[in-house]
Amino acid sequence: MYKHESPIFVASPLLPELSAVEERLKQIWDSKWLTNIGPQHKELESALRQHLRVPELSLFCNGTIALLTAGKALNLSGEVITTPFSFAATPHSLSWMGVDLVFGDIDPHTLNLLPEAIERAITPRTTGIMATHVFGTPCDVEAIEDIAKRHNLKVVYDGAHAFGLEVNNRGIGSYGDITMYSFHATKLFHTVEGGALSCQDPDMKQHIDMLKNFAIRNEEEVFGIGINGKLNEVQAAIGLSVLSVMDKERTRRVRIYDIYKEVLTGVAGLEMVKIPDAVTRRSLQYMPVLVRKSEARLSRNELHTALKEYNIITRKYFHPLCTQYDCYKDLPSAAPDQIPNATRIGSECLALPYYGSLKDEEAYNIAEVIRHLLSSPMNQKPYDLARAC
Ligand code: T4K
Repeated sequence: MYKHESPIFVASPLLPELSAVEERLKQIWDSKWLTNIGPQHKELESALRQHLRVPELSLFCNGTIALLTAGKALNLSGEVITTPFSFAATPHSLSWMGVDLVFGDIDPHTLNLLPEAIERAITPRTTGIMATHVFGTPCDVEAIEDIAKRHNLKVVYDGAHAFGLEVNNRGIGSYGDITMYSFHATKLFHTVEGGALSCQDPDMKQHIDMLKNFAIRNEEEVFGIGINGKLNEVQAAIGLSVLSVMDKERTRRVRIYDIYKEVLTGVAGLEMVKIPDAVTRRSLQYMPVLVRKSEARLSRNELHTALKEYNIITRKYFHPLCTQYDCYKDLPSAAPDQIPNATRIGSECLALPYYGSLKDEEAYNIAEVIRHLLSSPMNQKPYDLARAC
């Protein structure tokens, strides 16, 4: 074990060869077409629709604007049920739409919104559900579909972590009314900043396409209140270059997952998030572990701090919980006793460094340090000082 010479962050962007990007940039320069659904955009949209195995796809400038547009496209109003265990974009997008948030508890194993909690939270004002496939583990999509049908609710999935995820051999975006993907630089697939919405039919796709372009229907008509959510040609070109190295990246991430699993299995108080049997293709975006307070030698916070000494920079996603933000903490559904699982998981979950350019040796070292920290007496420093900087 040793201290890493420079910080190892939780994520590192997937960078294709610069020459591949340059080639595409040249095409953009030659065409003088920079944005507003040009050729790179069209090529990427079609390539991603196939890659993600979804019926329809619309690209966006980022995932958050995409979520806002999804809510608008489905006319969400009244109350929407959502998860406390997600990134700020999930509840914030609902609040920006002007709907009232109702939080429900999560499953302590998948970390996703519990169908029973959704059912309990439904009132006559409920119009929809916004659930996140946290860390690429799918929500219970079939149970949610059943609830939505019975109560006539719209379902938006925040699939920011779910790029490439397949359940029962179906692209995750083929479930629910609309699924959002984030193409932020820290995600497996990225366009620097970017995102997409998948939906089930061409009419909805056309509606979304118009909403993201100011709700302009044609030269003569603006049909409603739209927004500018367009992805530009330079972002699309980068996305196409990133997509061309995706298979290699996924192979590396499988290997790194296996290294973590090999070393961390059996460490008292440490649990890797289990991949449900229905998953036929993993997303491979995050490496979350749960540090169980009752059994582990260190708490999640102590482990997070101790790892910094080795230059291993983990992240306490998603702490604070969305229900702990000032803007939401006074909602009745945000009270900790209403969401006991989320309250506990918020203090136990830690995202480990996870990206293809992480070397095998580095992944082994990170895992060995964690194993040692959780198994040794508190005051014993396990790293090899000779290699420390
Ligand atoms: N829904 C969910 C569930 C989400 O997780 C997100 C975004 C969204 C919605 C919204 O989608 P977008 O509108 O962003 O498309 C990061 C990302 O900024 C954010 O996109 C992501 N989720 C969230 C989980 O993570 P931070 O504040 O943790 O990022 P930051 O800047 O600390 O980056 C993490 C690490 O990555 C750094 O320690 C170093 C490394 N890094 C980062 C950047 C930006 C690099 O090596 N290069 C870079 O360019 O939010």
